[in-house]
Amino acid sequence: DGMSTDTKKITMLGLGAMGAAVARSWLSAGYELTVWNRTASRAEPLAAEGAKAAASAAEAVAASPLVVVCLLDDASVEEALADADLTGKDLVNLTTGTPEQARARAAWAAGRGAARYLDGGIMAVPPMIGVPESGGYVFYSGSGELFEEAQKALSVPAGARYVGEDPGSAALHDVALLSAMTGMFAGVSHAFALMRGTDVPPSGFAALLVEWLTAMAGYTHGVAAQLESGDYTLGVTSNLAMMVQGNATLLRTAEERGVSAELITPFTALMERRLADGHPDEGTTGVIDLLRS
Ligand code: FVH
Repeated sequence: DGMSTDTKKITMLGLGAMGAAVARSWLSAGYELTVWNRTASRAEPLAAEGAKAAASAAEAVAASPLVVVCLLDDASVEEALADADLTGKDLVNLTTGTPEQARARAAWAAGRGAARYLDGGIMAVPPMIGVPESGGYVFYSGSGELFEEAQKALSVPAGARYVGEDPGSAALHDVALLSAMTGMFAGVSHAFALMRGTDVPPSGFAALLVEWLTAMAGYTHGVAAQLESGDYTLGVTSNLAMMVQGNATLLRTAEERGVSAELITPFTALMERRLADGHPDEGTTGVIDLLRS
């Protein structure tokens, strides 16, 4: 990162579970850190470790050119910064929000005189922060210039991945990955429910699940190849006609076991619709088009 300079002075607003972990990683790396939290007592441990605890958000913002916020939600960012002078400040917003919220927050910051804005989507939980081998990282979008300048500092808490000038891009990446995870855990929950009441210990079954899901995850690249070629039959190993038949067995087994199929029926219903539309030789990629229409 030859272009990046090391921003040494940082202000951190929000010392919840995530904000405190991020702040602590900068302190440990020798950054000059000013912190603020609505509930002041949460700043005390960090102050004891060398951070300067500001009496107000406005005072904290005034202390550094780079201001990082990690608060509960988008509304709390507006509330926390209500009395702060953002003129000339670089703002990095690590608060989880939607792409539209991120775009609006970037415009709001510019309207308040902020110099540059980056939005961040954190792909990590607090124990992964400051632990490079954890694989945690943050998507950043917005000012590419600010990202380059602050990259060294931004890479301290977790890996920093820039995904474009659109301030909403980081949030979109974040939410897309979290949404995929939601579907995965829906499937995991259904699988455990099926196995409940058998003599298979959950720990043993978990090992099988992780092995299987890891093997299946690779097929995501096949979906991408089909989307990019426009040929949804490309490289199909399990076709929709076969899978829809198989789904009947999944649903019947759920019924036999007294398990609600409500977590899996939305997906099986879409597969049926795509098959009924005349696509027996595809995999599941056509479902994506059904979702967007
Ligand atoms: N923790 C996690 O696992 C996830 C991982 C992925 C990213 N998320 C997002 O990070 C943001 C902060 O999450 P957090 O874990 O730090 O959350 P809390 O521990 O609940 O702390 C919330 C902080 O927000 C402050 N706050 C709330 N409302 C206001 C407000 N109106 N004005 C000023 N500050 C506010 C709160 O202050 P206090 O309750 O201590 O006074 C905490 O500092 C979040 O977007 C996650 O989605 C974390």
